[in-house]
Amino acid sequence: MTDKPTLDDWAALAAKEVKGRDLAWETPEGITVKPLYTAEDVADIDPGLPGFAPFTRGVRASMYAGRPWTIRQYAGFSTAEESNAFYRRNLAAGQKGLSVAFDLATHRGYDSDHPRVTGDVGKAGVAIDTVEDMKILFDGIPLGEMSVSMTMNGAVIPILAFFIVAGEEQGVPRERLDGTIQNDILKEFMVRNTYIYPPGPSMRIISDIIAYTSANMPKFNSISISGYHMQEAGATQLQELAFTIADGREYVKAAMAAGLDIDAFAGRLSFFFAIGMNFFMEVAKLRAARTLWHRVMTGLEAKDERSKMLRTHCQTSGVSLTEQDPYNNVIRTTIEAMAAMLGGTQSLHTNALDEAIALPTDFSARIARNTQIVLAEETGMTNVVDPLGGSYYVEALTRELVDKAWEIIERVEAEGGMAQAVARGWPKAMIEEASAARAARVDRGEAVIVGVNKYRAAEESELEILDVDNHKVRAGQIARIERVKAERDEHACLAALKALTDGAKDDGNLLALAVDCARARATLGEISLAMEAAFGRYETSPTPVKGVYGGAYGDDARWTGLVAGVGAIERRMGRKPRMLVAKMGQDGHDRGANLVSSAFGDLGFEVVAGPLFQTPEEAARLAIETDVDIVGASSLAAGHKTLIPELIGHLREAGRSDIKVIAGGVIPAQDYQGLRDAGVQGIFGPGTNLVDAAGAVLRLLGHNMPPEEEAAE
Ligand code: MLC
Ligand code: 5AD
Repeated sequence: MTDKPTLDDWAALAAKEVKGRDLAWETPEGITVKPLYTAEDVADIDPGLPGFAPFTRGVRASMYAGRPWTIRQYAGFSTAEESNAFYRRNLAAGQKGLSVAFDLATHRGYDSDHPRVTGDVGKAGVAIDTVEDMKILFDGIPLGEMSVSMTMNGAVIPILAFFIVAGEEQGVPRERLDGTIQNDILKEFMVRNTYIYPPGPSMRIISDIIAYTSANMPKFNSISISGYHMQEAGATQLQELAFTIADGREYVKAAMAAGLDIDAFAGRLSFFFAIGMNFFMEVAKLRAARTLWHRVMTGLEAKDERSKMLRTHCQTSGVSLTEQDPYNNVIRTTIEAMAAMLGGTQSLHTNALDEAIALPTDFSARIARNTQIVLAEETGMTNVVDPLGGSYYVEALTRELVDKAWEIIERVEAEGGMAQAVARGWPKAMIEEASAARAARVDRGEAVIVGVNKYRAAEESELEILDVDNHKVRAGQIARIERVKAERDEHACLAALKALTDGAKDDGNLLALAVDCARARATLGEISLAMEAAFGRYETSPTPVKGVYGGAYGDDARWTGLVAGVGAIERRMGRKPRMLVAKMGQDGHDRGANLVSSAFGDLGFEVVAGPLFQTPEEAARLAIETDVDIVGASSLAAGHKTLIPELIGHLREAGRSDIKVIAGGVIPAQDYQGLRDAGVQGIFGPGTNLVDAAGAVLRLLGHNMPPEEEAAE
């Protein structure tokens, strides 16, 4: 009989098989994943039992064996009528909970008739201006039975007020309203950018909502503390985990500082994570999140175990999906959905296969929904609680994430908490560095994206995509706003708005005061403005990271060729070539813009990183004032067809049609010709290699680049 093989025997055998090649994998989180995990790695780990502290294995004892997660698809587009019809079709086909996506005008507190939002109305979500719209949105959907999540952070006060009044007018008292409001402003300042007011008043809004809902809406989750958008912005899973838990701690501390008892509200705090393609890392992340939250809440002296229980929604990763070879997205989403469920999520959204270019159609939404239904009802995977519990790898990874995240959480704490850290800007900078490093890995082919940088399809398949006519939606919304204003008691409405402004200057509960405004038919824009009168509006400018993208290329021949090309242009013009990276409309998705600014800056361009939320006229003025050679307009929220032609129009009117305009972002191929006809000289869709794009830009600026630098247009 041979002796039982040892770990050393295994190592020797494996080394022989791979001829000594190092099999360790350095993840972007800075974790060294070994090729093998054994009982030795988990000898001192006891993950406990599901339903018991620290809830590593799940918040419920029976988990999906008792009740599967909620299939909760995030959706909204065009008008309240159209979104309502979409919701009803989806519920009839097996969706279990609702999740509302609002358009960006609504997010940023503007009514649909505001001149700054002409390109945004009804585009990336549904337009909601008054309680009348909210009532239509839930027509025929009993708010006392259906749980409704609303992704709203900026205009959170008017939207929640409209929801409460819509319930009231459906005959459902607020005590019975079940659902979740996102209400997470810290990550907006960090990555998502739909803030309205400065950080101080924004934090007060959150405490006021927690105070109101914990007193009056016992079934309603007052916040959805979100890491999702951090991962979308390029954060590593570790950063997402640590900053989200640190955000949670900050909100709890803020509510306690406002005089609330921790156990009166903490049971209704909820979380939200992205689930990307690193399958086991994502499973471990959710397990680590629960463990960490229990630790944080024990530290804050919560007594009730429910206060220490991290319940979460998950969404499969948008950035992991591609415009190219789009059916691969179904595969990716399935894998991600499995990680979410094996990690023990309470609620899940699975992305549609057309994600990279448009909002879902009925066709793509059905496949996305059925991905979850198949997992829940065909695979038998729901019958065992935490089936990956005890896996050497998963348990070891869970612990490593807990330890590494805790270090970051402690650093945040030592520096005065997350609001302070966000104000100083280091979490955002850390995420942008990770994002630039990731982009460089993909562009260099080190991180494989099937169909994009490897195994590219010989022919791209055409997808039918959803297109929203924002001019039509806007005209309809304006008509309804006018009707509501004509029919309301103007005096009562103005009095309610004044009471809100006074309460904002003083210490009135903002949500309670806004509910009165909503009943009096004040619009979302009016309610937002009533608070702005006391708080002001918040503006920031981007600060692109330097050296990370370029640094990854080192002395790579293509890169140095481009740098030399920029040098040649500089000699010819007697100055560096200048590019404005413009963000127009209410689209705050700045990941692409930041990446372009960083990469072109590293190449030697003088980059003007334009502020968020410009009108086309303001962007044109900035281009002329800074005398740029080219404007790169980044559009990720479907405003491109309106905003970019308007920008070109303003440049022409000012006699500066020599300033070239290129466009990048979420732009479907169907729209290319229209943009070219309007004068756009280069279009760079999702998955564009930045080095290819730079080659194209140099050619546009008259530099003779070799042909293999052709842009992947
Ligand atoms: C659950 N229940 C059980 C059980 N499992 N009871 C017995 N046995 C079991 N095994 C009970 C729960 O306790 C609860 O009751 C009820 O069933 C519902 O279950 P839940 O687990 O609470 O699920 P749900 O209601 O779906 O709530 C999930 C949540 C919530 C807590 C995570 O916050 C939520 O729905 N969040 C969704 C957020 C969202 O959709 N965000 C979209 C963002 S999109 P009780 O009585 O205890 O409540 C975005 C994109 C962008 O942000 O940028 O625009
Ligand atoms: N409808 C459906 N899904 C949406 N998403 C964003 N807006 C909508 C909408 N209106 C999804 C996308 C995106 C993520 C933030 O949410 O998957 O990546």
